[in-house]
Amino acid sequence: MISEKTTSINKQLSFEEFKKEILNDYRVAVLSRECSLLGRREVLTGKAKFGIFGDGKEIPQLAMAKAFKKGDFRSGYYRDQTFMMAIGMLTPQQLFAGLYAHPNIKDEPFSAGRQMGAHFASHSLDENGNWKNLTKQYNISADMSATASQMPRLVGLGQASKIYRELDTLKKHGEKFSNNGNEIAWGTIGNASTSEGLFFETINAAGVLQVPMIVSVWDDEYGISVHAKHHTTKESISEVLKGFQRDKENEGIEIFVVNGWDYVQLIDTYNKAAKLVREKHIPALIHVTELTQPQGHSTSGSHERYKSKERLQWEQDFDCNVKFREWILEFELESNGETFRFVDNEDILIKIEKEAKKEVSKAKRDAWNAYISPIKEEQQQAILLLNDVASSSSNKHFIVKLTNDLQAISEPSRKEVHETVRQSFIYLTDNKSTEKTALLNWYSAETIKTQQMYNTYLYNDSKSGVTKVKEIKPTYAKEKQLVDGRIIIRDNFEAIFNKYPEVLAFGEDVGKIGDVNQGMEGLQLKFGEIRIADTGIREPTIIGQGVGLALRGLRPIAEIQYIDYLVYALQTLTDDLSSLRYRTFGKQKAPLIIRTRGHRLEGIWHSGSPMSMILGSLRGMVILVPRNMQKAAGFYNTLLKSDEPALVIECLNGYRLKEELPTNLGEFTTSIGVVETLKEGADITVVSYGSTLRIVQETAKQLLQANIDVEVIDVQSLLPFDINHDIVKSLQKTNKLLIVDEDVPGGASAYILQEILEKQNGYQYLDSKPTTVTSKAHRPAYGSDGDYYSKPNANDIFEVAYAIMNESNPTKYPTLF
Ligand SMILES: Cc1ncc(C[n+]2csc(CCOP(=O)(O)OP(=O)(O)O)c2C)c(N)n1
Ligand SMILES: [Mg+2]
Repeated sequence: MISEKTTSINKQLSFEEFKKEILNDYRVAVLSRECSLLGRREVLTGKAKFGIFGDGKEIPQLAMAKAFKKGDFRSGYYRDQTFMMAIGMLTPQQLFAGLYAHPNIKDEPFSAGRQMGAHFASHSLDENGNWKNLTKQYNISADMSATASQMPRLVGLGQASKIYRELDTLKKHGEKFSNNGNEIAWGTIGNASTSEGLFFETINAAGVLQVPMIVSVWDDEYGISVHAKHHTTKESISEVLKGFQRDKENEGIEIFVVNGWDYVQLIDTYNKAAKLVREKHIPALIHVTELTQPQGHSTSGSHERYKSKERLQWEQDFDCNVKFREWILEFELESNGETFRFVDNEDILIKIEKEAKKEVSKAKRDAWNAYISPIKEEQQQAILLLNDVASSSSNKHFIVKLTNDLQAISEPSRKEVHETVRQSFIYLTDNKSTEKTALLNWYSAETIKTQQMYNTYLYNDSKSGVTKVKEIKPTYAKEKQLVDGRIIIRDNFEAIFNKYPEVLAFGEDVGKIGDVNQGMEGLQLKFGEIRIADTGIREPTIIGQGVGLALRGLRPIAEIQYIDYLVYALQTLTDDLSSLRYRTFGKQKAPLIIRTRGHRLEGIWHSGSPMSMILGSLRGMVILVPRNMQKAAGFYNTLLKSDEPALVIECLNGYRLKEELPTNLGEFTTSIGVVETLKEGADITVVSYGSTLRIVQETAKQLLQANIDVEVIDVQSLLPFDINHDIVKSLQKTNKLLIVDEDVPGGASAYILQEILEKQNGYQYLDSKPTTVTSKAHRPAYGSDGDYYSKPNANDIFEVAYAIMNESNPTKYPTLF
């Protein structure tokens, strides 16, 4: 079994070094396999909740690891444990720590137990939240479970190399992020997941942009129980993608096909692909076929239920580890009359296998002990405190029973300890003892601890957080200069592009014409086609592109042309971008700014304000709703001084409205999380945002004529919301609340109500029912009449505000109708 490829690998290495490498690869492969086997048992015995492993995919991952260099990024899925072990970023103990969901970042370095096992991430940020030097480390963008969700950001991860290579102005900024753009973005995906639209969209975008990325498809012919014939046309993704294949005339994608059990071919293929992609900046796909699932898909079921006997037998015969072992045993190389072998017989391999078993078994034990010991300590502390408090309690018997039950659990969960303590408080309501105080104090400290374990890092809460950016007010020329709102946006962007070389903008129609409303008019000519770029119509990968670029230290502004199209990208936004900081325990960030426009749009597909969809799914992002372009420009300036992902929704009908042009463009900031009172008034507090505010302001004038003096408050920032609790201060004065919102009933208005009534305790000051004026529940009908009867209008607002006043003082405000 000697091939040319083997000798080509061998060329660089002496045979002894080669042999060492082969045997080490075998060691990693069996170590990883042992982890999968033992890991599954841990789930079946109940120590872990769910397990998904990389068995059957070991050998191609060894090959990928050899071609993966420092500075490169991987964006993959839950099968890549062998790859992670091969690059030295995963120990068996860490894999088990993930399985047990160990909530300590030191033990479980990928997510501190927040993600399921085998979901990996590297640390891009240091302890203070600052960028590390990413060129000096292997980079793993945080895995996700949703199939193909790792694909969109690959576009940006790859494109960043291109940008760093091509833009001289980024040399200084790029020092921590790129070595002349030599980095490859590596994707991994299962065969079945290639059926997702996200996959095809990513492949097409990568082909168009010609970004250095290599996607490996681990093809085991199945997606859980469903065979390839139900997933993929012709049952082969490489066949399907042939139209993307690059050739002499056209750029495209380089496609490789290789059997997943063929170590030699795999190494050759990965080396070839990496050289091509790294040097030439082209995308490639490696279709790795004939892989297996020795234990089936996950711990949730057995594959005997859906695979034929023949298939199961084939999987045993073609198990990549088995084939690798056979190859090692059979290998012979004749050179100068000498015969070289890796091994003379099985003994060395058996030794490696035995050692792997031992090592994994110990790693499992160590991981479990590290996980369970602190909880057992807490259990003992709780028992001591409960025993103490029981003796002073009239409900002693109940507490003793609780304590005994807790004591009887030999390997408790933290939840069981805390449940017991919390239940004991039910029996201690009349207890004033010092023992109870001791128990309470202990529990408060525990709450702080668990809060840090499970509820931190949704946002950047440090002093570099977005709400900490100092306000800089706009300044104006002596002679008032009124311009269309879009000019403020445009000129402010120009100042931004001058100020920050790492900022770039892209989206549909953003490049040549400078967006459909010309907020970037002429900027492509000034700053070039890389920094101000048109994209295809592909919202998920526009966002993915932004995520990937932001992960690599750039400051992208990705445009979604109209807010209604955000729904196309929602999966990437909600699963990836908004959860990124949280799910990596603050070790990664993607400060992507998304620019879009909406509100008061027309018709069913352009209703313009799906705010509850956004608020419900994008916690972890900043959501801004500026009422005019000066406010919007100020928000961009603020966002660039911090590092939070954000969505800025500009008012579509505001671009042509006249506003005063500030002189300190690119400098002035709009504070985030702070409301603005647009009109003071004593009778009713009206809270709104965006375009609807203009209607509210008009109506306020009419209401004044009817002797109703409303206070108008612009929310401006939905996430975070009114951090200074200014709205409740207004309620203290008016005692009445009306929320005007063009989202559906119970949409954003319900969110605003919860903030004011519950979080700010606004209910205390109300002397009439808090009321909302919203759109109808259906999408708005088309046309001006459709809008009038579907969305909140001035008459609605007037009548509702009047009715509130009528109810409180019918003499002063007699019934309208
Ligand atoms: C969007 C989405 N749909 C369904 C699932 C449930 N699911 C998890 S893995 C999987 C099969 C994936 O198969 P494949 O891509 O071939 O990867 P493999 O597990 O075989 O390596 C499915 C359907 C999911 N995680 N995400
Ligand atoms: Mg599969």
